[in-house]
Amino acid sequence: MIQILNEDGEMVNEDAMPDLSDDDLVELMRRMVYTRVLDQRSIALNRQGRLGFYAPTAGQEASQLGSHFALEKEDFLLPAYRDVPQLIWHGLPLYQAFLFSRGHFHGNQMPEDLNAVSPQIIIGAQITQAAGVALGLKRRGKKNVAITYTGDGGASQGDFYEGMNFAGAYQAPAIFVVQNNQFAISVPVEKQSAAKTIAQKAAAVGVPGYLVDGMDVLAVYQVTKEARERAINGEGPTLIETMTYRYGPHTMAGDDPTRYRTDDMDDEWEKKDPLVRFRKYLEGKDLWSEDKENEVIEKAKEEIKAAIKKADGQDKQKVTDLISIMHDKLPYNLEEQMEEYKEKESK
Ligand SMILES: Cc1ncc(C[n+]2csc(CCOP(=O)(O)OP(=O)(O)O)c2C)c(N)n1
Ligand SMILES: [Mg+2]
Repeated sequence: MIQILNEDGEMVNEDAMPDLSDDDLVELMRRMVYTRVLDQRSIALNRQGRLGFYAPTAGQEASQLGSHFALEKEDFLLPAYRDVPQLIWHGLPLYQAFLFSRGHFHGNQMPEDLNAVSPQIIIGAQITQAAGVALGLKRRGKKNVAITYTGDGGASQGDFYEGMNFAGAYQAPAIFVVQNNQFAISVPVEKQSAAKTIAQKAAAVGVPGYLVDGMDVLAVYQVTKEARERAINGEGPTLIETMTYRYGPHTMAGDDPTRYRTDDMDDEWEKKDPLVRFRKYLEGKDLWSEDKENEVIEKAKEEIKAAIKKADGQDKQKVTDLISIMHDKLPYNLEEQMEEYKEKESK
């Protein structure tokens, strides 16, 4: 398993240290702190009934943001439902992420300049889509990659093998990130496969596979950066398995993690926390402080507050919206329904 910073924030692999400036290192920490606050606020907003679907992210920040930091703006992102942070850092306005949570169609309308699709709920479907997008990028001669995220559960799906196999066969510039947070809802990874690691599954399709410490933001960044280099140099896709953990429940819909995880397991993983370890490392280099962190936390809270207000201010979605956003030209039956609903909505 590739690691650069150990649990105590000590450098254990100087040779693999990424070429990042001090500003980059600080930006990585800022994003992780911001995302932790966003997670806490999203959980609270969900409990207040102000958000709908929400899949907690705490614990997975290094895995999500370290990999995303290795990308360029033009790279194409295909996230799963837990990967809202990557979408936001790729350019989705926060208020739209909140609308996505509420099931409002505008949450799924990616801005013109954002190369991304909205979070996939069907486990594994984004993997075959990523292979196709990557092949498209290659055919168009773009020096960009398609990156997709799934969980350990996604790696047990047929789509996972099909997508990777296709991308391998066409040497498409794809990066498949499997965030192994040890569980698919309540099913532990050991019960999902007899394979020792998920990374090794890449060998079957002739693609390089890397097992990375997903709580180590530098290691995740570096492995993704190298995968991106290979991809744009025509050397094909990469599978990256990040070993991580979600501290919260699967989603806010009501599962109880104490039914399938022990306190000991939670404690063991919390000791590996990505923020704690990176903070120690940065403090040792005089790049981070408590004041700096508090500043980031306050700013995040303010921005989240403004974004939820903006989401609240959007028009409620109407049936006519759902019809009109789906079609450029309406078929006759929907034309009729459109008229019917326009009439109803005008009252
Ligand atoms: C095709 C399909 N089967 C089943 C489900 C129900 N389901 C939702 S989340 C989930 C577990 C996924 O676990 P994993 O891929 O490890 O991702 P994680 O939630 O841990 O990030 C399942 C089975 C689904 N959404 N889609
Ligand atoms: Mg999982």
